[in-house]
Amino acid sequence: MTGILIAVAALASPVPAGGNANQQDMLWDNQLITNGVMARAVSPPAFPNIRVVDDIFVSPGTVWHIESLTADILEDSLWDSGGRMSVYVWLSDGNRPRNGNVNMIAFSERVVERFRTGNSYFGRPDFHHTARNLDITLPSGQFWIGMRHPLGGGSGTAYWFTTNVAGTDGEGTSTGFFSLDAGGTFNPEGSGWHHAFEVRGHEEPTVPVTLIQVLRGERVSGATISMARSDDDRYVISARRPTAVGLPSVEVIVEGRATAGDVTWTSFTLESKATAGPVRQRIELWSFDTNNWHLMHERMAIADDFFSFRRLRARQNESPGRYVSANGTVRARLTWYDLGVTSVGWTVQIDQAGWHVVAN
Ligand SMILES: [Ca+2]
Ligand SMILES: [Ca+2]
Ligand SMILES: [Ca+2]
Repeated sequence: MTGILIAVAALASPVPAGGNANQQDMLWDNQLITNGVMARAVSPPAFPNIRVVDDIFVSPGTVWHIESLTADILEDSLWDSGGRMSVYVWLSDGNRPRNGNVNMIAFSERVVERFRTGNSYFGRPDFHHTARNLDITLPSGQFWIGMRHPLGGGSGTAYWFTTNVAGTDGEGTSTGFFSLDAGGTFNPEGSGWHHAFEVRGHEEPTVPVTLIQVLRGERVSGATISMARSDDDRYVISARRPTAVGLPSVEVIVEGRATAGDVTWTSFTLESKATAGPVRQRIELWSFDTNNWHLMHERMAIADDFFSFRRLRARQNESPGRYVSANGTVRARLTWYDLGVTSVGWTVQIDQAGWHVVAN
């Protein structure tokens, strides 16, 4: 028993779309108004390990800054929300969420705002649950977003309703997936399981790579346009044995041109893989203040595309402006270090790279 609520008919009148005094732009409309027919359990105490996700697409050439998610939720009568709602985002793997908790690339937990729609289904009250100030940033591509109440108490659970048409954005996309082991393995929910939710925030243009210099390694295929979007068209570099211990096997410098000004934040995204391991991947940004490289992000590369992301904000005293020159130039150094690869002829493959600069 997976805690699925299924009914044969929806008798309720349309739900008023209230409770959303929100100044953000609509980023993804998956239809918040439920049909009242199917809903899946999402929360403790009855279902602590379930995870439910539906897909969203961030357009090429843009970055989303997600501020809020609202979902249509049915509450068991003795269930207690615990006051909190978490929103999580999983990587995609060929039109399905990629199995494994390590593939949850964004997470945010906030106060849950519960707005009663006035409807009830299955003898239970229907709500819109919203979490605000999520502060989740996503580069272009397909992702899987979900929600739960991590501190849910009392007894029973909350259920995330579905909708008939999946809204203006969800229509034609995949149906939802669910996991019973906290994201270890996802299963398709099946026909009609489009969840009732909307995502709000801001969409910003990215700054594409316009110049590539391969300093170590050798370009095999691809061009600057290959790095512009998450489309599996990749810039491929074959590794070369370094001439000295401690030097990278692949070193690439990329540049772009942002809007100059008083920079309030900047971020850099890399979607890449290395075909062999162990290989350590490093991202550095050039500081035009101090004229040297600053380490932004470091991780072990894997054989599947993975997003590496770092952002810097003025309001957190991270000096984002020092990484943008007076004329708007931005520069990053990407390096891959062989930590004992036994196979020969391994490559680094970059599907997407770019900046996101916000300036006043
Ligand atoms: Ca969908
Ligand atoms: Ca990809
Ligand atoms: Ca690409």
